[in-house]
Amino acid sequence: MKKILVTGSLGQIGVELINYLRDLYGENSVFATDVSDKELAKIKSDGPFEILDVRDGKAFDHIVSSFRPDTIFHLAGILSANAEKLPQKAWDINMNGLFNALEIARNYETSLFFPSSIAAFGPGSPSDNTPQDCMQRPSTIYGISKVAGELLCDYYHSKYELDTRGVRFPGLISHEALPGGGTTDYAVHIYYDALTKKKYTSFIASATYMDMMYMPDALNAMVKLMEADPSRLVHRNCFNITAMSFSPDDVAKEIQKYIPDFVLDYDVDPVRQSIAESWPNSIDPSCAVEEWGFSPAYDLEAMTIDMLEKVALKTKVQEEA
Ligand code: NAD
Ligand code: AKB
Repeated sequence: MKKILVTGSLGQIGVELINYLRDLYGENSVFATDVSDKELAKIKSDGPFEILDVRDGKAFDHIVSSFRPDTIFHLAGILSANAEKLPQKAWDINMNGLFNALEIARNYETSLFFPSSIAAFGPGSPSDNTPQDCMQRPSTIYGISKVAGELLCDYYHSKYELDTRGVRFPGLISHEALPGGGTTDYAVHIYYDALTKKKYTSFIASATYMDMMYMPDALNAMVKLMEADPSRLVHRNCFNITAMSFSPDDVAKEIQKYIPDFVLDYDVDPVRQSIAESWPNSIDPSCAVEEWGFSPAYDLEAMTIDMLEKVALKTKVQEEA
């Protein structure tokens, strides 16, 4: 990769990806875009940024025709819980945005990264160690858009030889930007509330297991996949990746090792709980390991130590400001 364009770059993944890519490839080699600039301060200010609604194919084309990236990271999208509130809008952004990204990638011969999700599995998929290739009948509009996205990326690769690549991300945990309306968001909020209130009320029930990953491993995986030897990629657009599987109860126990008086209670949200129950307990990332060397560094213990340290620093700075 030499010149990279990122859509949806001011979200939970984007703000960290932009800074990570600008450190690796140079500030002016990474073009950030998003539908609004409200989180702009979170990315390195020296590189290019423009407002872009990915549904606006003309504006999208205009930016790509003048910047001429060799790779597009297409992050713009609506996550699972927000998508259930506005299914029509979520479908419009998730599908028409991806369609525009694919058409533009085809016209300008760029590689394209598409982030699918564990949401691409459904109640009929095996729940434990869910295989790379198995039945996918998701019951959420978000999951349906992710399966359709995986297939569309496969189609552009086989029909037009477009270099499409992607992963099925698990819930991502990070401390730079807050998550954007998903089902796994509790696993970020719990660290903030543990530090500021010593108490967290979870909207996900105590014994519900979902796959998760710490953001540094997600950033490393995205770059590793896009830099991988294409001849080794059999699956391309939908690699299962995960670093850990845990329940709210497990995170609380881990946090209590450092904040012994931390209390977790529950006020379960039926919508997000039913989404969580339709997703796997744990997925099998072995194809990503074999085909491009996926190797996460953080487990629950290492992530908790780092999250508590970074969030403590952040909340202290905010208190002092
Ligand atoms: P997020 O909600 O934090 O950020 C998404 C960004 O897209 C936001 O900055 C938003 O302003 C922007 N956006 C929304 N509508 C847009 C539009 N019409 N045009 C341009 N930009 C628009 O999401 P995220 O967590 O950063 O996720 C990015 C991608 O990764 C999404 O496709 C998501 O489905 C996928 N993903 C995320 C996770 C996770 O845990 N964060 C897990 C699996 C997959
Ligand atoms: C969500 O909960 O919607 C996301 C995801 C796992 O896709 N974090």
